[in-house]
Amino acid sequence: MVKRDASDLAIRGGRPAFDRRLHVGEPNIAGEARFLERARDLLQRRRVTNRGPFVREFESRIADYAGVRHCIATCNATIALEITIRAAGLSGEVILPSWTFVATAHALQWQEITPVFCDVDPRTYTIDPARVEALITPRTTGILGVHLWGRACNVEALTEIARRRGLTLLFDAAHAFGCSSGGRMIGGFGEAEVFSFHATKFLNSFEGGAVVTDDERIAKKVRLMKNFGFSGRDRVTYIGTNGKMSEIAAAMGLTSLENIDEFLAANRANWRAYREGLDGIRGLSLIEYDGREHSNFQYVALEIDENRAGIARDALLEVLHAENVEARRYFYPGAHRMEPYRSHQPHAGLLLPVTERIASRSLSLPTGTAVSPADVEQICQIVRLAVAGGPLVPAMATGGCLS
Ligand code: T4K
Repeated sequence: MVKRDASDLAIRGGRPAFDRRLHVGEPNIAGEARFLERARDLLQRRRVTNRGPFVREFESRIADYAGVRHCIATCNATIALEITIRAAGLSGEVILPSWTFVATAHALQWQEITPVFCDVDPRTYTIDPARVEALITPRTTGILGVHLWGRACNVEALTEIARRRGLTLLFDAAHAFGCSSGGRMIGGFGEAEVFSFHATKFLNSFEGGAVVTDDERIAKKVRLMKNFGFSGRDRVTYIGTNGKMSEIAAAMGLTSLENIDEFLAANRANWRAYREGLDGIRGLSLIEYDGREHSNFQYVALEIDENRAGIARDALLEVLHAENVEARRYFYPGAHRMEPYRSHQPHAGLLLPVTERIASRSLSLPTGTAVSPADVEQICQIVRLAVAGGPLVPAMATGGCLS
């Protein structure tokens, strides 16, 4: 097979396919008038933070949506993870996948807990339960599963291992608001789960997160810890931090929640358009979503087998960038290859062959309400031509449209 690189394919002299840059993670925004009305309300009542009415309403709506008893809104998911890990009493070592955003590992390391990286299942890219047990040592106190890209990890198997080995089970559900596992909504699994409502997420509150749990004890601790440990006006019961969500963030979160069906429809339509547009291209495999589960279709992840596609992931990335498609290499190179983990555990990669392979092959493509199925069709044509080594230049030079 002839190897090609981006220099053969990138557009020279012609206009890029898109006049504007298409990003992975452009926020889903809707209900502008309603948001501005809420913004006016909060200014008028001069209640801008510290569990005001919007935050309380947001917590109650999120708890309902996820089918859990407790929801504690936070300023972001990273702080929410840190607080939850502390509230659940984790220490020593905690097992998690390396194939995640580095915040998952940082939330442990920040509290001087050693993240022990586990390889992922090659089919789902989520933590491989079959490999978890070999990593358990006398210092292990918990497992931190990650629901990746709008798909749940293997909750059932992890729950069984945690129960049998007496470990605490938490989930990073940053990508999984609105998703289910075994027909049950993400939120109530393990001791607690954490959502992200960052701007780039399916449902956004600008910055934001939430701890959701059915465990009264954890909920109580998290609530105190995210407010400096205050349990009364002049009474502090735990070491705490400032993890509070602001009223303006909750106003955005509530508005986003009212428009969630629109976000879901856009993501689903885009994913279907990708599936159709990339169908049959050799060496590419697109993330699949299980039709029996709820999903937010939040990430469109692609795996590129260079030997079959004839183009390497990074070369394809360059082609897409040249066409104004800001695809991303989430989560290259894997948390274990980032500092401080890379220095602390220089040989971790030896136990992570699947993660290492995916890290060199995975690409995330733009979706969300800022991207239309027609945009997707055009992105797919770029990919198709790049893989086939087709004549990109003339098409671009005649007005930026591939068809
Ligand atoms: N666990 C997991 C599994 C996570 O993925 C994350 C976060 C967390 C935990 C922690 O959650 P938070 O503490 O953030 O709540 C972005 C996000 O900042 C991060 O929230 C997210 N995961 C991660 C996957 O993506 P970057 O460094 O890639 O962000 P950045 O600034 O490059 O933005 C991504 C793209 O989004 C840009 O190309 C442009 C677009 N964008 C972004 C923002 C903020 C916009 O169009 N508008 C915007 O306002 O991390």
